[in-house]
Amino acid sequence: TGKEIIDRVLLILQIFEHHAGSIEAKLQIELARLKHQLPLVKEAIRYAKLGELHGFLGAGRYGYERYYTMLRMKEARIRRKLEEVRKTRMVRRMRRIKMGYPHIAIIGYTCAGKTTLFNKLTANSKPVGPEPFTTLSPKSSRIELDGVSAIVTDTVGFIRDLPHEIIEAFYATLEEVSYADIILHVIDSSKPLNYIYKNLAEARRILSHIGVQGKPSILVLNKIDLLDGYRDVLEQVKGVKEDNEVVIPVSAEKNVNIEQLKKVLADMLKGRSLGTNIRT
Ligand SMILES: Nc1nc2c(ncn2[C@@H]2O[C@H](COP(=O)(O)OP(=O)(O)OP(=O)(O)O)[C@@H](O)[C@H]2O)c(=O)[nH]1
Ligand SMILES: [Mg+2]
Repeated sequence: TGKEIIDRVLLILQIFEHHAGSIEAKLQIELARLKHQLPLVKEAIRYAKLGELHGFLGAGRYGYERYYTMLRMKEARIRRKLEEVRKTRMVRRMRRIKMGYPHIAIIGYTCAGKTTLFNKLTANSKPVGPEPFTTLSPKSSRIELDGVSAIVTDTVGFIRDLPHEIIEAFYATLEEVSYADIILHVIDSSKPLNYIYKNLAEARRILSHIGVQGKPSILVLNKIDLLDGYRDVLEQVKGVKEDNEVVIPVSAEKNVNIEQLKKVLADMLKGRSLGTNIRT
């Protein structure tokens, strides 16, 4: 019912807000909350108008209309601010590209272990937690792998069936994935196979929506410490991987196979740098 959907939107926005790191993320959340409010106020105006026709509730109409106008103005203000923030981020990104560092984006479903892996790769301390949406805004750090420098970005977790008001805010936070050179796709290998397949398919849909296809990717089968053996999952996922993907089983938390992952990354980066002249 409508009521449940409303509650879910506000709930997710609240979780977003709790973890929002960047100005842009905060603005996006505010915008999403406004977008969620506007139709409700419009509905109130409609009812107030009806009330006036029938000779009651009429006094509420102008109050609601003023409120509606105020919300629209606030919306315009947030959109302007967002534009400004995006411009400065664009400048920062251009600087990064000019510095010539390749970009690695860590993506995947919420709670797959993206931030844990990011911490292992960057040796930075970042908030990790068992609750979903620990990360909202993209966070980047420079790393060096076998003498090659790269920028690693930790991204917001994917979630299925996001309410539509929130989708724009969600895609906006994934912007940095679209210009990544290499994608680290973290998968929770302790989940049932059909869940892994479904998430993989959904992740590919999200990626293609933001214009990401065929990029060199590593499917990081994380949390293998929770499995009796990972051979089965590994073979299954290898069976559905695409040509641009390699599969590597790891445990980010227990530090299993992280060195091998780094080595594969370093080789990819070196392979990529050989072909750099082709890139414009
Ligand atoms: N057993 C085990 N647990 C792990 C591993 N990696 C991460 N975790 C746990 O999984 C939970 C989620 O980890 P995060 O790194 O916060 O996951 P995330 O993908 O960044 O999640 P969001 O930021 O919410 O999208 C935490 O409780 C971690 O301690 C692992 O290799 N093995
Ligand atoms: Mg995280």
